[in-house]
Amino acid sequence: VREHGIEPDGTISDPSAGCLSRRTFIRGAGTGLAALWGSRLLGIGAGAAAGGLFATAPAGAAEHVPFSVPLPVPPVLIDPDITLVAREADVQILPGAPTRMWTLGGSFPGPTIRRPSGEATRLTVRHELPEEVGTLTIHHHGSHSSPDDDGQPRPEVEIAPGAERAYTYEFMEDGSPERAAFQWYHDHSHFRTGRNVWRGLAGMVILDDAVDSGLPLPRGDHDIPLMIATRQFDADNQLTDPFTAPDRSGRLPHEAIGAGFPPGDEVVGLVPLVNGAAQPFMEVEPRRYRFRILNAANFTPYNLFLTNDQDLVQIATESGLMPAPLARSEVLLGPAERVEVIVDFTGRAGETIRLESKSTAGAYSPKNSVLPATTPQQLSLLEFRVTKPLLEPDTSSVPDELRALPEWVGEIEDNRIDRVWAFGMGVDGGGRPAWTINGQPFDHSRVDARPVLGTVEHWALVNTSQGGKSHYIHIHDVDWKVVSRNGSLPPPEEDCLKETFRLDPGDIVVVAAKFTDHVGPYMMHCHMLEHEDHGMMATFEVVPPGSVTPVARELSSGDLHRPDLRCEIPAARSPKRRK
Ligand SMILES: [Cu+2]
Repeated sequence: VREHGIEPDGTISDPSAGCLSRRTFIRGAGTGLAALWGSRLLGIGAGAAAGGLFATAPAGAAEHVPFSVPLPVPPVLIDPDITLVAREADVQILPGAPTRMWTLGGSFPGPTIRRPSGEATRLTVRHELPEEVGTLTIHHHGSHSSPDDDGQPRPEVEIAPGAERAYTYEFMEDGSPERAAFQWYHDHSHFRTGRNVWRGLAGMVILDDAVDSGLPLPRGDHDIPLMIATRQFDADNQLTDPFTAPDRSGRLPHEAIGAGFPPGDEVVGLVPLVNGAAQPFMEVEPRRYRFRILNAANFTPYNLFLTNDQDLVQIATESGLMPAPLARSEVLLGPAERVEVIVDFTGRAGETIRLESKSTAGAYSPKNSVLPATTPQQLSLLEFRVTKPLLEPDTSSVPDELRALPEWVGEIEDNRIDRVWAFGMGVDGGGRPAWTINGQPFDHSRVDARPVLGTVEHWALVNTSQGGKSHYIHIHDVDWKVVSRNGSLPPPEEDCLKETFRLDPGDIVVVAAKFTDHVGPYMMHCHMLEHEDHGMMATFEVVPPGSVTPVARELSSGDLHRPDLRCEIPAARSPKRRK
């Protein structure tokens, strides 16, 4: 699988060949542009081979000793009325000089917000970052919020420098408290999400409810959130700025900030951080722990496993508890995806066990990291040391049944597809390459679909970006049940509620949701942040029943053979039953 769009001869290939005419502007870009991108982009594969920044490790990374700093755990805010100030702060990330970051609350990650579901919570964000940062909008990722409280990239809800905005989260869904889940918050400014999250505007959220708390799962000090976020630093331990590469005519690509043109626009830092620390250690007791793991990297998927071959017992996705626990030897986690896992250290006193990422198709390749890799195929993220005494007997357990799916899942029809969304490449209004959904880059003034409040819809998500580009598609507003993956029933880790979906090249993933509570606009987008910033985002508007709405610009499965999409995608078919 070719990870990058730059060929060994310096020309830039088009992974979406067929969706875009490479001859018109891709071919002939020449080695000069490739070299420029190589020095600007922190890419895997060919980008790394181009040298530049990759040759030099940051000062802190050079002094870095693996597993020498304890795992930081962000402070937890539990009040119903929370204020986070967006401001610059010096954060100790690597040994030596601190890193100047844009933070929410002065730390990276920002404080963890932990609230009971069903209880209204107000988050006020005050923008005290420098004027040149521009407006902000803070998305509560995973919350079933009203459009105006969702933190969307719409001009009317943005926070100007010096101003503040209060977001209210009711944490209610279809008449009941929202299902408990591990969520997060991050900036969502259009064209600038990648840069703003890279600079530090992100934190975690834990939403509790009676069902989750009623289970005998590990809690308290044995319930730990882990944010994996990849970054790159210069020789002074400062974050690199791969977001301002000009195009070959010297202009900044697109309207504002980007790492380059699609398809070679991804930003892949070489230093993976866990809760803001590079390769930290954590002392644990010989008992069960619950780890809530978020991939907050701009672009990089991780393929997680434990070095003692112990399974990670998954109990939850982005959308909270699964129907039943699932023992997994590896967990592939893409940008914005979350898993919650139980790790049992019982009987392992004195052992050292590491959480690592191993290479797999589409996942992080540790050979490019500036951190020492365990093997050429594996990179340690976090070391567990079972050195703490057991403070009290471990009464936790993992029940065979965790949480039933919601009732509306019974309305899902295996053979039904209401809308088709094709994730591919095209051009923007200026004729420049852009990531597209159904052939069009994002335009906040355009509504691409109008589902009706109270109905269940079935959406087919199709990756038409041929040539090795995966996407991780996040849909705002509600939780989705995966109906099928490439015509088969979803694998067990997807046979549940989710809100971010891996789409490998050619994949057709059918998902279904019920639209409840809120009418108005919501976004759907790739959560590889450079893809989102460079067009791969659409707006759907939930409308009240009986609304007379204009005909939305939607595709049917027949449209997948349209000349302007030029992609050979088989028509979706009803899933085959697994044995
Ligand atoms: Cu993408």
